[in-house]
Amino acid sequence: ATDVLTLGETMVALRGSGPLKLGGSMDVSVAGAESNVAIGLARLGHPTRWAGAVGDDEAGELVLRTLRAEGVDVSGATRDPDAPTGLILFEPRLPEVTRVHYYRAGSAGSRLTAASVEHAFASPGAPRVLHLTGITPALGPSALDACRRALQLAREHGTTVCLDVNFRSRLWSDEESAAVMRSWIPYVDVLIASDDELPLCVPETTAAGEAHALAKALLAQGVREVVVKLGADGATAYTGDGELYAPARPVRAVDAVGAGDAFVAGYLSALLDGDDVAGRLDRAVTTGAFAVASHGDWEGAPTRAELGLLGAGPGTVVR
Ligand code: KDG
Repeated sequence: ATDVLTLGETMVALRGSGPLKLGGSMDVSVAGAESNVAIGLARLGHPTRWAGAVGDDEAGELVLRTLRAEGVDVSGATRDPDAPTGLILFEPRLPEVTRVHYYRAGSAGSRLTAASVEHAFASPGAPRVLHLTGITPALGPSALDACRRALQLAREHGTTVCLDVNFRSRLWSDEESAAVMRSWIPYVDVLIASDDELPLCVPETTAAGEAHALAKALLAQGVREVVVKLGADGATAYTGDGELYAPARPVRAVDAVGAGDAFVAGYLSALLDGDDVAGRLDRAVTTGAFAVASHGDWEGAPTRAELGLLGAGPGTVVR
């Protein structure tokens, strides 16, 4: 049986080494917040399914081939003959600043349908966890519909719903995002957000409060766990039992892109293993640190056997 079903857009990713307008060479890979989570979970040994749409093109083949190679089930993915696979360019502009350029308007991923989600949900059986992000509903009306259908199916099947707010200002406004996030909260069991994204999830009248007040408001609405990502400062989980803070694991940061997704993969992995909140946060900050210490969106995600590598001192050689 599948542990986790996730859906969203995965694009071809081109990564340069300096200002884009100067040209030069780029690395070719794939990127998508939800498939980053799927790969992170698959590396940790969890049966994981990704349901997204790619174009009927070579870029789409790269997406599917990469996910398949990582052990992610793509049997629920679809090929759209009438739209191309999306593209994302990463431009490392300063050591601390990476710019992202999207070429995804009208892409196959943005045209994901509710019907394909129904298919992915049902075969070969309902997943234990559904993971969505706030990126997919920003892509267009069809993708929004697909997410809504997934939430309904999760409710019908008793599937745990995890939502990572992942606000993308290049795709929509705060107001548009808040309208969707607020309407989804009644379906959400595990909410993951950075502290500045929490106001998008609570009713407007409460949106001005501190993180713990906003988290409490969300728990009162039925969310089981509110996990607030604080980047280099770690993370705090709020549950009915109180709040628990975990500092980030110290690493040499080389590329923060994908860290949030890696954090989610670690959190869900420990949740599926039956670990308590402390154990979930511990695995989340560990997998998040692997992502920060590695280039690429998902390439550095650890296997289970590699989880212990992180504490090793400088110059460690594993022989
Ligand atoms: O979290 C990293 C992803 O956000 C990025 O690689 C691509 O999914 C992506 C997006 O839409 O920004």
